[in-house]
Amino acid sequence: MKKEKVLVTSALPYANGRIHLGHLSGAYLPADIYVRYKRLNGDEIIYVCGSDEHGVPITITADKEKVSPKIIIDRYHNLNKEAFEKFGMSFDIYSRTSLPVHHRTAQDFFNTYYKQGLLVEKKSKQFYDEKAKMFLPDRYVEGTCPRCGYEEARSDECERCGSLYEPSELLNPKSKITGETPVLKETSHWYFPLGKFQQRLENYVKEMNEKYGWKDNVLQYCNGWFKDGLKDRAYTRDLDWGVKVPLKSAEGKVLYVWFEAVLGYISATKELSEKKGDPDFWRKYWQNTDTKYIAFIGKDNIVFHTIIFPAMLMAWNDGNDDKYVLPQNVPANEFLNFEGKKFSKSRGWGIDVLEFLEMFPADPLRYTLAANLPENKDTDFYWKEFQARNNGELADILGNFINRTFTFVHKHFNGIVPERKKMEAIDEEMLSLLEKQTAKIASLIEKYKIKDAVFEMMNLARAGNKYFNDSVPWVTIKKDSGKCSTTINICLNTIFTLAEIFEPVIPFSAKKIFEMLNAQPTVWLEAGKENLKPGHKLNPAVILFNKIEDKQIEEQINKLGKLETEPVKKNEEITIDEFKRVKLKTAKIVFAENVKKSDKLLRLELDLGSEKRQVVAGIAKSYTPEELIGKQVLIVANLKPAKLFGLESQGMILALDSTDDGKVKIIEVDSSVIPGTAAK
Ligand code: B3M
Ligand code: ZN
Repeated sequence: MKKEKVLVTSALPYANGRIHLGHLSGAYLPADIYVRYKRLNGDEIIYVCGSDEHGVPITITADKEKVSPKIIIDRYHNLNKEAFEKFGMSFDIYSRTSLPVHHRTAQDFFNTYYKQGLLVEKKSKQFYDEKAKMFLPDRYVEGTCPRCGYEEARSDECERCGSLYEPSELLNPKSKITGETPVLKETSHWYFPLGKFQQRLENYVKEMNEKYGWKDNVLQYCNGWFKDGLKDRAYTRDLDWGVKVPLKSAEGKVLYVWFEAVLGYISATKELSEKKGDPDFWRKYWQNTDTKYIAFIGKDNIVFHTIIFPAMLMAWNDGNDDKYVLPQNVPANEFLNFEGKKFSKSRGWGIDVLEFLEMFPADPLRYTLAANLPENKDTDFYWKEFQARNNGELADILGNFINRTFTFVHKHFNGIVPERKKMEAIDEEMLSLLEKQTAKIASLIEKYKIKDAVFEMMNLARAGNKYFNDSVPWVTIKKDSGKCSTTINICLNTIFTLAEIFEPVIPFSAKKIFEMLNAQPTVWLEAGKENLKPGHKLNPAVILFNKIEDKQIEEQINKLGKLETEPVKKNEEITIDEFKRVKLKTAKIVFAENVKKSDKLLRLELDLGSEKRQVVAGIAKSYTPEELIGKQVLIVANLKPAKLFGLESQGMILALDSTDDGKVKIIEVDSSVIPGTAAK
């Protein structure tokens, strides 16, 4: 089969909050499965993503916390990057749109259009908050949608019906900053003439669909837009956070976030090129007519990827020799809900990725989400389903098949792959199934039918168990050793096939299985062949999937809808005398080291002036020992000593609760204070 050159992107998440399971199911997990499969298939592929760090969602979060947007984006970029890593996302790069390379790229596009005379400068009336003395773009204003009457519509876009309109059309507008009714004030902006591209865009969507089969939901969306007629879209905003408009006359204006965020895919690839030491590497994908570009997104981003971004690329291509490829397919997913409702941070409904992965491993989550992707309609994550998929499918079907085969081969064949001595119909059937399933799953993934592909993967594991049962190796080992060794050879090769075809979905476990097999993955379509030859030595088995107890699931269900920070209840108040019993003192850290076998604890020696103390503190994830030596801290000095990892801890260091990055901050006391001073 001809190898393809593939460029894959997933929507760039806003760096203003933690990603949750809904995000994973929309634009990330399906893309990662597709990419991992393509890599195993031997295609040339890069997978690009990063944080979207401009736009009003970020400045609103920053305003709320009274910090600069930079603090917000740094925090969430790092958290989301970590979450993706722990979830096993295999991006070639996870970039960010605050980088200079992105600002340059976005300004370059603007300049090109400007020089082409494409952009239209128009005066228009925008909402202005007289109290806050600023223009209120996009989400800074809320009101009633002029099309469908939705009451929480944004100034120029309705989340419910998907319409875009001019801010002046919004009914009952309110400023999100002051709550006042904003006035309409004249300002001037550059507009991108989307209407000019309508015919070409319609042809493009039609052609791509005919050649590559677009999803119905995506087509319907596009056709709705075309029917309404595409209108000019403002390319700039009155804001100071974002990519500056590269014109002298445009002081105080930035590019509208969507007109630069989509270019983030290109700048991310440029960053990857720099990292590879091959500055033009990105052109081999973006500016190559052979490239198959697939953009994975959630349904709320369709218009930007099937209309606005392609129009931008067409406009660039009109005036330049170095031409970009347009998305060949945009397999947008619907939404994942959580236990029957929308994810909502403010209502404590749902769970974010890092929180989840602190309690459960990534693979069962990947498998559960993949088996239930919202490909054609919204779906739900249910805790009970997660448990059932883990216990009843991963552990009882896949894990069990691997485990019983390994137990058998180590017990009866010394951990060495036996020969196929005697092939019967049942064996031939199993072998042909291996090849058939491998090809079937490949073709489903090629069509972005990931959910169906996952179903077929588990079916092969089911077939493995059935083959094992029907072949009764525990009987044939005594009566017909030729048949027995054939069975076990085929079971082991089935495990190889399973490890390979499951790799895109459960990569951490697949890696363990390959280690057990003492083998490396092969090219996808060879995965159904005899990859483990007689005489090959296997490694001991390891546990692949632990069962999840009812108790663990109930605990999670009980947490739902409850916010973490509950107000102090009346009976939890304490009296001043009770508080006075707590003795707080300053102490200087004179020595610090990691506690062996613990990644959380540090052993500290403290100087309290008249005495020395040893304290074991759970701050190893926030500080290195070296950073602490010499610092003065506050401790609870009359805490009953406790033993941790065999070490006595004589007190407790006070630290500020974890900020969003999961780290704590010790309360430092000025070094001029004498160690041992009491705090009141
Ligand atoms: N940041 C919207 C979102 O997170 C936006 C996607 C950008 S893709 C270029 O839903
Ligand atoms: Zn509406």
